[in-house]
Amino acid sequence: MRMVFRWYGEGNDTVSLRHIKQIPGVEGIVWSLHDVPPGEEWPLDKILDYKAQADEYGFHLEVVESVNIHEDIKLGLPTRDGYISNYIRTMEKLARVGVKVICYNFMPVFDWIRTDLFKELEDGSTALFYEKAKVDSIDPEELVLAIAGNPTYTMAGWEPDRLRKLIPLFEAYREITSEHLWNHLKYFLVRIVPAAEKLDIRMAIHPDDPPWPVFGLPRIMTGRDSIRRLLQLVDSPYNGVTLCSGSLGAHPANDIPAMIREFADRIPFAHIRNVRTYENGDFIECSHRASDGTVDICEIVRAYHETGFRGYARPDHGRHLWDESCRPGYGLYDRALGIMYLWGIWDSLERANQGR
Ligand code: DNO
Ligand code: MN
Repeated sequence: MRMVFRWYGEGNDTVSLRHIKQIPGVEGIVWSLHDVPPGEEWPLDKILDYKAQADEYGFHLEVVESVNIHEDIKLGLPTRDGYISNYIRTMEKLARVGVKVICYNFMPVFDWIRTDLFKELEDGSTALFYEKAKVDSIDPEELVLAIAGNPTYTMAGWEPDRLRKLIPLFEAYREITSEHLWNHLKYFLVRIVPAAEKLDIRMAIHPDDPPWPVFGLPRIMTGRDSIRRLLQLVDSPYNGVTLCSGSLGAHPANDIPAMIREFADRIPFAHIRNVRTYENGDFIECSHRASDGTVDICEIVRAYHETGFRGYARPDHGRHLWDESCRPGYGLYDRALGIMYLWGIWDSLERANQGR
């Protein structure tokens, strides 16, 4: 297991590389050019600038999260070919600084969705929370009107300006079913994976978060069956998955250790975090400790260990602790604690294997 840590970049993250350096066993930074809009080619000078910063602390840049996919690719529009060419050109530049894994997602319009970014847990820390009834109460038919300014429809992180831009996008998705989305994903991968093979970069799709359709938009990466289907779209080791235990774990039917055992050789990147799910479909992100949530982190690490996992892993989101003010989910403290928990399990398993 090769431990890496997500960093949003100088001036864009409250956590510094100096601090990350002090977390045991972190060897690289998970990064992205967050100011380049999806679909555009990444400028080489910015990539090299990132590399220089990482070099200063001896971190590698082997994992990118994410090179985001332009909506036209997900929608299957004719303009997608230009965006796919840009994507490949970005990959070529990333290969030059040693990138080995690109994490991406194929969720229409939104990335992860939560209803409260600072929900208080019983210990006084706060964490990302999803209230299913709140999301479900938004009628997709009315959504376009809702986002046009009805103040009763608000959600964490929804700024009115950003939302207004989404109106035409929602219109475009009106006819798009999950089967369309699968076809568009295949179209993308058929063109990207040969480039990935040549450049020795493994593509790793992130599951949908939460792993079910929201606001009438299809979501297709939701569990074991969809991962099976994804891997068959293009049967190459360069077409893989970012196995995110927190995203998949929000659905109680998902048996994550079983997925690790089944898909071991197609998981170049692991996101390891815990969530606590409730019967009504709500969930909250909690500490990594297995007994704190519903995702059995011990069993997950055991499955990785057993399958000889040599890929990259990161703790993903954490709670906000000790009055830390940070990007929601991306503070220093809880992610560092999470890493120590993961190493604790891993090192014990290593010793047990050596009969110590
Ligand atoms: C949630 C996070 C995601 C992830 C993107 C990858 O579990 O890991 O926000 O970064 O979906 O594209
Ligand atoms: Mn994740």
